[in-house]
Amino acid sequence: MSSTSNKTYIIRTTPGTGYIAKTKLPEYVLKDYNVMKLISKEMPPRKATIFTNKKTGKKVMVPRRQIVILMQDNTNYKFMGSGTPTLFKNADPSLYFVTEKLAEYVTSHMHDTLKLNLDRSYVKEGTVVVNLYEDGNDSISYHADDEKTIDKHAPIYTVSFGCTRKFYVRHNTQKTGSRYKRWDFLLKNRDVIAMVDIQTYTKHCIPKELNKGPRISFTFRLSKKPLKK
Ligand SMILES: O=C(O)CCC(=O)C(=O)O
Repeated sequence: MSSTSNKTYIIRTTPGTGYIAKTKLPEYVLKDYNVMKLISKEMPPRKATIFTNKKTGKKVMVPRRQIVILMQDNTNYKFMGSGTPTLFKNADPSLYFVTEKLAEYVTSHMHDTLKLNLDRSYVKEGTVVVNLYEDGNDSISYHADDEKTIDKHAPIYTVSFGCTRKFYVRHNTQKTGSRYKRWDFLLKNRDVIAMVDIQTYTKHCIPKELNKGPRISFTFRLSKKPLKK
């Protein structure tokens, strides 16, 4: 799989309704901005994001820095019921500006290339999770993006900046031998992936790795609303 062209590749997950597609964010998008530097400065400290583990009741600090950006005025939004810091649309730091530019790109390019029959509402309606992995010790464990507030059949787009990291997608039930079927990807600087309609039967993660520098990802989620007919 080439990582330098802007061609969009589709990797089907079988059997199932969905697929994963990959492309590259062209240089002209945010060309005058050092996204890593700009965003790192504005990310909240990791101690700002603490979850309560549902099974044990223990408080856990997430192994990365994280913020949720609301692209709409929806003050009721709850990200996984947690205390993740949230940035509202009316805030105006670089973080919001960069997110809006990326949202415009994924909305127009990916929707068109993948021929997704979606309302073009990412910029106005979507929710974006920004993760900063400071080094290879930072990670995100297997999960599906299936919060109640997002449309489970709509695509989830991720744009990556910085250090290359592994990205695993694992089937929830199908096995090869004794292991769940898994698709392995490398997410490089400016890679854009779309996970289309796979959240109901897969989970994904960014595993810990040795000797890695910082990486930032923007994950775009479409709020629950009907797809365009
Ligand atoms: O950093 C990534 O590429 C994945 C992020 C992710 O899975 C999430 O925010 O739910």
